Amino acid sequence: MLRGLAGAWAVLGPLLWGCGLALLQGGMLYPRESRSRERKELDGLWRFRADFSQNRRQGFEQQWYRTPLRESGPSLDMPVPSSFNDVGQDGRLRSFVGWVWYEREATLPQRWTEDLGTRVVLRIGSAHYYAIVWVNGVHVAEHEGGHLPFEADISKLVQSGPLSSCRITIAINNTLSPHTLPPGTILYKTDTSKYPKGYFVQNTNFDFFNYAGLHRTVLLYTTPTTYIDDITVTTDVDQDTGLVNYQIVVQGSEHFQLEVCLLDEEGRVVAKGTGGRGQLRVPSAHLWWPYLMHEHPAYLYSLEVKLTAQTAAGFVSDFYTLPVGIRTVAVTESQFRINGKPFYFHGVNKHEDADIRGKGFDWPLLVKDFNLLHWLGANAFRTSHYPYAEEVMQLCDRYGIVVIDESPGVGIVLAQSFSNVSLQHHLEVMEEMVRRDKNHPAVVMWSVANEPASFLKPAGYYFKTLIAHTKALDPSRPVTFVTNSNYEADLAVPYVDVICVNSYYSWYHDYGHMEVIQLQLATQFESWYKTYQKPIIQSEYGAETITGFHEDPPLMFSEEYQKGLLEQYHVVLDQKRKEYVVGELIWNFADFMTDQSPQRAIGNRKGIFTRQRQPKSAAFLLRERYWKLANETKYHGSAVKSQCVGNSPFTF
Ligand code: BDP
Repeated sequence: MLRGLAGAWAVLGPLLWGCGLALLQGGMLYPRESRSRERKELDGLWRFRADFSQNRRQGFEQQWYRTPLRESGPSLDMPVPSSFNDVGQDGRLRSFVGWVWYEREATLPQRWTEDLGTRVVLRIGSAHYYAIVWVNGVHVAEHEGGHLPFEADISKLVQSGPLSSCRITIAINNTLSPHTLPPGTILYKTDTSKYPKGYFVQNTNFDFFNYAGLHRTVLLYTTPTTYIDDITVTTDVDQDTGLVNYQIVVQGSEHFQLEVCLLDEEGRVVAKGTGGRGQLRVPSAHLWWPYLMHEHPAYLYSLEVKLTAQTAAGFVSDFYTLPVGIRTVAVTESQFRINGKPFYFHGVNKHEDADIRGKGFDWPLLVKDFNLLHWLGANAFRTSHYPYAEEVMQLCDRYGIVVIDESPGVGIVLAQSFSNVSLQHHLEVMEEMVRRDKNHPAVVMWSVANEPASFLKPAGYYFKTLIAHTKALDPSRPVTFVTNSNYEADLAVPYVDVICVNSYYSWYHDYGHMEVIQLQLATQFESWYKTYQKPIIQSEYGAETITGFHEDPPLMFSEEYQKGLLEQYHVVLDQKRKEYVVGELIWNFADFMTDQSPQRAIGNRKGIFTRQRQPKSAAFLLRERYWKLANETKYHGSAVKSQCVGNSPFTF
C-alpha cells in the first residue's frame, strides 16, 4: 500500500467497492524487456547498516539518506536479494527488530538521463516489511507490506542535470503491529530485575521466521513517457473457440492507438485487435492445462501489445508482451473444474525459505523446487502464507502447476486485527496481489487468509467484506481462506467458494494416537459438507519429523510416524475424494525456519524434504500416491506420460 491512501479509503472505499472498482492507482506489470523497454538489475552487494540505537531512529535523526551510508558509521556488505538475518555471525542482527538501511549506487546509461522521452522507474520486488526509499537523498517512495512489489518514477530526478550515477537508499523496518499483515506485537518487558532498560520482544501468531530485508530483485527499467501501464486478460471457451478478453490502460497521453496481436507457441498470429479493450477469438484454441491433465499442458499464447502515441516530440511506440493461457475455472457443489473437467489438487504447501538467504529469491533453489514438485507428481501448491516471487508464478504458468495464491493474512487472531484499520489494509493488500497476479493462468483461486480466529464475532463482517471485495476485483476466480476453526463456530466460511481446512489429528490433538485419525477426519469432512455443500480441500496436515530419526513401532518425530500419519489421512481422503473432497496439500514441502520455541527443533520439521531439499521417507510415500492419482485421472483417454519411475524434468 502506498501511504496516504488509507485516509482516502475511509471516504471512497465503500463507494469503490460497491462499483467493483479498485482503489490503487496504476498497474504493476512485470518489468519485461521489449523494443521500447530496458531493464537494469541492481542485485549484488549493497551497503547495509542496522540502526541499533535505543529508539531505532538514529538513522532518521542523522539523515543517513543524505550522504553515502559509509559516512554514517560502520556499515556491512549485504547481498541482495537475501534476508539479512542469517548471513552474518552477529546474533543481534539475526533477531534484530527495527530499521535497517540499505544503499547502493547505480550507474545509468547516458540515454536514460538525457532523453526526456524516457521514463525511468525504480522497482522493488519485496522489502519486508515497511520501506522508505530515497534517490540521491530525495524521498521517492514508501510502501507497507513485505511480499508485493512497488515502484517509483524517478525520471525527473535522474534527468535534472548532468549525472552518471544515482544513490539509492532504502530504509526497512520489520516491526509488525496488530494492523500489519501478518500482524504482530511488540512487548516491552519492564521488570528491571529481569530485563535491561528498554528491553522488548516481537511476538507473532504465525509459525515462520520473520525474515527481513530486500528479498527480491531491485531493478530499474524504462518505458517511453507514454506507456502501457496495465493489461488485464480474462479468458473463456466457447465450444473449441478460445476467448481472450483484454483491457489495456495507457498513461502519459490521451492521443494514442493500440494494436494487439495474439501469437501461438510457433509464433503464428492467431488473432488481432485494436483499442483499449476487446475480445479476441481463437478458433481451435489450445487450452492451458495443468501438466498432469494433458499431453501438451501449460500452453501459452503471447499477447503482443503495441502502443503508438503522438507526443510533442513526435510519434512514440511502446511494446509489451504478456503470456496468456486460455482456460476456465469453475466450482460446483462438489467439484473444482478446470476447462470443464474435475480437478483434484494433489500437492504441497511451501514457504520461501532456505539456509543462509532466508527468504531471498534464488534461481537454483527455485529450479530445484520445481524439479522436486515434478519428481513428486505434485500438480498444485498454495503460496502459504504470502504471495511468492513473480518468477515463481511465471514458472507455474510455464510448467502447468496450479496455484492457490494466498495473501499475507496469517495470524489474524487478536481482536484489534479485525478492526477497520486492519480491514482497510487487508483490502489494499488484496488489490496489490490481484493487480500483480491476475494474468497468471496458473492461479486458480485466491486465499485471503490462513487460520484467522474466524470464530470471533467481528470475523463475519471482516471476511464478508474482504471476500466480496476480492471477487469484485476479480470475478473470474473463486475465493477462499484457510480455516482451522470448528465448523459450527466459523463465521467466515459462509462466504468462500471452496472450504479449505487444516487439521493435525494425532499431532496437536491426541498426539501419538494415529488410530483416531480416520474417525476424526471423516467426521471433519462430513460436518463441513453437511453444513455447506461446498467442495473441500484438506489444505494442511502433517507431522514434525527429524530426518534420520527411526522408530518402529512409530513414535512421534520419527520418519515412520510421519509416514504412518499420512497413510491414515490417505485412507479417508480416498473415500471422500469420490464425493466432494477436491484436494490435499501436505504441510509442508520442506522444513523451514521459525521463531525459537520449546516446540521447534531449529525450525518446523514437518517437511517431507529437509530444508536442504533431501527426501524423508514420507516423500517416497507421497510420490507413489501422487503419480497414482495422476494416472487414475486419464483425461482425453491418454495416461499421463511421465511415470513414477522417471525423473524427467518439465519439458517444453
Ligand atoms: C498450521 C499453520 C502453519 C504451521 C503449522 C504447524 O497454518 O503455518 O506451520 O500449523 O504447526 O496451523 O506446523
